[in-house]
Amino acid sequence: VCPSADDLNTAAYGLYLSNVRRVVDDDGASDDAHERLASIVHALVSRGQREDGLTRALIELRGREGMERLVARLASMPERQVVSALDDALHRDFLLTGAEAIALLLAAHRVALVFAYAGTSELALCDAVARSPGIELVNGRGDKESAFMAGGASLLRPCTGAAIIHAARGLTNACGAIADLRRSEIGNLVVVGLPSLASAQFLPPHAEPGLLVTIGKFAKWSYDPTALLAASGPSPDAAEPFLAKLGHALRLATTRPYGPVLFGLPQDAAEQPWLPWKVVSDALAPIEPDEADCDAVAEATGLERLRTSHRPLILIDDYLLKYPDARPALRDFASALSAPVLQLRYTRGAMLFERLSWKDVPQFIGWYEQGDPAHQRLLAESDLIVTIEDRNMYARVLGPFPERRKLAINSSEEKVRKNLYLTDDDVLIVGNAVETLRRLTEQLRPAGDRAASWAGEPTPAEEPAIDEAVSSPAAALRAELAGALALALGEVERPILVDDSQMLGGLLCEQYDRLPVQLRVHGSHGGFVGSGLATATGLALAEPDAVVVCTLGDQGFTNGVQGLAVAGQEGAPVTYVVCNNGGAISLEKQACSDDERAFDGGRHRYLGNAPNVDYLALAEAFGIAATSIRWSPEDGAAAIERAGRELAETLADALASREPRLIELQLPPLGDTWDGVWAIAGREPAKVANPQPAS
Ligand SMILES: Cc1ncc(C[n+]2csc(CCOP(=O)(O)OP(=O)(O)O)c2C)c(N)n1
Ligand SMILES: [Mg+2]
Repeated sequence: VCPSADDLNTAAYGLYLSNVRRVVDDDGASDDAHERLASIVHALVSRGQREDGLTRALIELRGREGMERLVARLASMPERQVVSALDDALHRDFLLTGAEAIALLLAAHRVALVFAYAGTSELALCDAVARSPGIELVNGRGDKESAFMAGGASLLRPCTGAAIIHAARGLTNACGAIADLRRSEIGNLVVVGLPSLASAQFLPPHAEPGLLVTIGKFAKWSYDPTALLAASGPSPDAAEPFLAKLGHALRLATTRPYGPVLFGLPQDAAEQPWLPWKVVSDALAPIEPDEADCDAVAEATGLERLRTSHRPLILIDDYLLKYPDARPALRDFASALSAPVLQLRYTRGAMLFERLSWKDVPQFIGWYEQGDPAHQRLLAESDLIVTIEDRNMYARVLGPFPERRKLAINSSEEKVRKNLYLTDDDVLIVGNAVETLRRLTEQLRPAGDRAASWAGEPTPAEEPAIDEAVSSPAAALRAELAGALALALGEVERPILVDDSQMLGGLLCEQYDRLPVQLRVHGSHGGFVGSGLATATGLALAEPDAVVVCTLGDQGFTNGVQGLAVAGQEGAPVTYVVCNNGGAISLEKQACSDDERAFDGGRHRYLGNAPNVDYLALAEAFGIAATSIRWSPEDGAAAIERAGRELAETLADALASREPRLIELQLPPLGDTWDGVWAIAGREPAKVANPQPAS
């Protein structure tokens, strides 16, 4: 009888237990003990005619002792008797297939989850990944879903998730997700299976001319090894340059600004053995991010500007908050400068992004509001504007910058220059923004001789802003809804909200001060309605300590619903909160504000939800328990309060369950519940004056 999997530790050597059982039953059948032993060893370390590169590599990496124990158990012999049989089988050099080498590299670089939606060309890679200890292979149930889930898994730690996607239809289908990952600066590796080298030129159905270069334009970087490998077929000579490119891909994905990288793998290069173990083992060494060296000249000039500024003003974009230690670094920097801090808010799309709190940085004032006279005054009175990790500080979002000296601290030159406010006289320090802040703060501190600061310190808002803009039932609904969410999220240690909810996100954004300070928020910077579901699922699977809530719109839900298959399949602990407001309210609001007769004054069925879709029934069909809560201001204040209590309790229960759950919020259609939430007014002059496309 074959011992159990745990007992034998077969997974550590990339062996499937059923295979090991067969080895005992078939290969162990000989009466001759030595023959039996030799055939067991052979069956364990080879696959058909060739050596099993993955198992051989794992034996090299983990040492032979465990394998000796395993063989001894299977052959029912003492360990010392199996040593020489193993030595005989293992003394030669060996080659790995492309699939085996990539799987080993992913594991060595701490990829923990691989989401795949494979075709024939990727099956060998999927199998090698499935066999690799430390990596979990998950069927992503879709192309863009696999990309988004790999992104979600890499949200906090780049490259924790990877995707395997099929060329060409798989990658073309996933293209939107790739572009969105780049916008949101999520670093992960996407391996794309390609046609075999011999057939690539004939463009079989799973090829497109220039596929990787073309879709690669939406990624941070891409590489197609077809030309390298086609020269001589996949051969040992090509192993080093091939793995160097793969190392480069992983390095780029983990270098700020992060982004997805695409790496092609022709089917024959995946399946055939051609990479010498020595070359592969060298490529397993740790990879360091490739951050720009600090520019000493820019930094010295920047420091001088800071020292001589009387009234510096700090403007951050939420990308800064993606650094795990952004808050203390910014607090010390703002304090050394006695500078007020405002946060830019991109208002023309999915609208909930992570925001700083005055509890983290006492000089924090709030979201920058173009129409707020106090903020205008701050800008006008400042003598130096310091922007940090700017991505969206262009005129339509921010309003025109006053003519002040500027210092930009940014991980990307390109991302700040495109916003057109830096002149030749301004300073740009490119590099890791948090490290730059730290170095500047260190040097500011001892100087003590900084120019005098703001007269009459600007005071940050310490209380949640009162909702003055709307009627009292609508204000009560907003407060109860945000309050219930805040209550449930405030009770857990690592709450993370993935927002894909347009109007609901906008509503929460207005109520941000109620949310617990430990809350981390991820909103799609690419504005991909429908990305949230898969992203949250990947995140929850990769970060078991986090408590993940995903807010999504009803139409966002419909666009991402495929992701629920994986949520249910994997039991991903995510609470999906669907805002059912009857339609695409953000679009209705936009259309009717431009022309009140549009879509028959909002009555046309085009923008409404599909009347046949039942969100609860859908969730349940995917194996996810679901509840609905009705919010109707016409039923009076007591009803709204009741809905708030019900939401807080349902959420607490869902978060504690560590299972996927769905909560549908039945919310009012367009009306004062949503007044002021989707930015349509107030920016129109800028829209005319500076007609840049919204990002
Ligand atoms: C992938 C993608 N397709 C289309 C759009 C355009 N779009 C913007 S808002 C929206 C509708 C959102 O409706 P819903 O999810 O119900 O949110 P609500 O506006 O009602 O809050 C669409 C389709 C988009 N942003 N992303
Ligand atoms: Mg909606």
